[in-house]
Amino acid sequence: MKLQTISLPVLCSSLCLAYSTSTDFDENLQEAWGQDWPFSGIQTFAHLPHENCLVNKDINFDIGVIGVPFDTAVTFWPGARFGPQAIRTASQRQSSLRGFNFRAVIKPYQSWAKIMDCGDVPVTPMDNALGLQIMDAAFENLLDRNSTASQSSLPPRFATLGGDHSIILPVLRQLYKVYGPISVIHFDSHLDTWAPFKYPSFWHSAQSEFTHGSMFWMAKQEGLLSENSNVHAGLRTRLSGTGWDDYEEDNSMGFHRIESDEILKSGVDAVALKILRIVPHDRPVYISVDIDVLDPSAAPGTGTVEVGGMLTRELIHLIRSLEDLPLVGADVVEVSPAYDHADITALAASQVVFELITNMVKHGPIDPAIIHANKEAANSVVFENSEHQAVLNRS
Ligand SMILES: [Mn+2]
Repeated sequence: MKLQTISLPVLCSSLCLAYSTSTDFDENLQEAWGQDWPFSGIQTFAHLPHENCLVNKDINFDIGVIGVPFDTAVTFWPGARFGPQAIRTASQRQSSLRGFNFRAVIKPYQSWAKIMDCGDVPVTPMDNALGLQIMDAAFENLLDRNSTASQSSLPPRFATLGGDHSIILPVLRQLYKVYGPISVIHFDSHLDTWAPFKYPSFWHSAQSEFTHGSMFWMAKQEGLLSENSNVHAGLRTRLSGTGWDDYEEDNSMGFHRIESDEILKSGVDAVALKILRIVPHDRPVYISVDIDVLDPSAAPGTGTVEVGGMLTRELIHLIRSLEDLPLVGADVVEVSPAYDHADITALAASQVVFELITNMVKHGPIDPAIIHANKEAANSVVFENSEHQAVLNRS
C-alpha cells in the first residue's frame, strides 16, 4: 500500500501531537503542561511564579508583587482586605505569553527582571497595633535580601496590593531605611494628610491616629517623606472646616496638589509635565494609587467613593508619562470588590499594577548613586527627631 512507503518521521512531523505517546509527553513536561490559559491555573498575579517570600529569605528576585489584605483602619466602608485576591483574579488575562505593553514598547514579564508573586502578608484583622507591627516586620523581611540583577546589594522592589491606604506607612518606614526620604506621587481623591484630631470624635488614643486618612501625616511626623517634592493628583474631596485649613496643613507636609478639575482643564500631558517638574529625577520615587482616584463609573468598588474623577485610560497615560522616574516601590490600594457588581475596579487595579511594574522594568535597576545623593541631602536637613538621623546614618 502507498501509505506504507511513507516513513514514520514524515508522518510524525505533521501529526506528532495527535499521535504522541505518553513517553513523548514525559520528555516534554514543561512544553506539554507548563502553560496556562487565562482561565486555568492557580491564581497568582499575572500567572507569575509564586513563592511565599516571607518564609524563605534565600529567594532572590527583582520585582515582587505582595498583597497586604488589611482594612481595619478605614473610616467608612470596609472590605479592602479582599483587594489582593480580587486583583489577582482580575489579572489572569495578563501573562508572559501575552504581556507586550504596546504603550511602553516592552514585555515586562519577559525582560531582564525576575518578577515573582510573593503572596500575602498574614496581617491580623483583630488589633491594629499588632497589625502595624506585623506589616513593619513583613516589609523589613522583604527588603532584607538582594535583588537578582543588582550589582550593589540593593533589595528587590515591590508592587503592593492593598488593603486600605494605611498600609503605605509600614512600607515607607522600611523603604526609608534603604533609600532615605521618599518623594511620593499620590493618586487619590483625598489628601490623606489629615491630622488624627481632625476626625469628629471626642475619643482618641495613640492607636486611633493610624488610619487610612492620616498615614501621610504620620509619615511626615516620622520624617519619611521628601521635604517638598511630593504630589497629590486627582483631588476632589470636600474639605473640613470653613476654609483652606486642610490645604494649609497639607502644605506643611511637603505636598503639591493637583485637583481632578485641573486634569480635566489642562489635560493629562500638562499634568504629567507638572508632576515631572515637581519630582526630582535623581531621587527615590514611590507611586501610590488609591483606586478611588478614578471616577466611580470606572471604579465603584472602593470604600470612600467620590464622584467626578478621571478615567482609567487617563490614569494609565499619566503613569506611562512617569516612566523615567526611579521608582523604588508602588502600590494600588482601597480595592473593595464587594461594592462592585462587575469586577471593573479590580480589573482597573490589575492594569495599573501592570503599568507600574512596566515602569520599574523599563527604567532598569536603581542606580545606587541616587540613594547616596538622597541620603547626603537628607543628612543636611536637621531633623527634629534624632532617631531618624540615626537610622539614616546606620543604613
Ligand atoms: Mn487614600
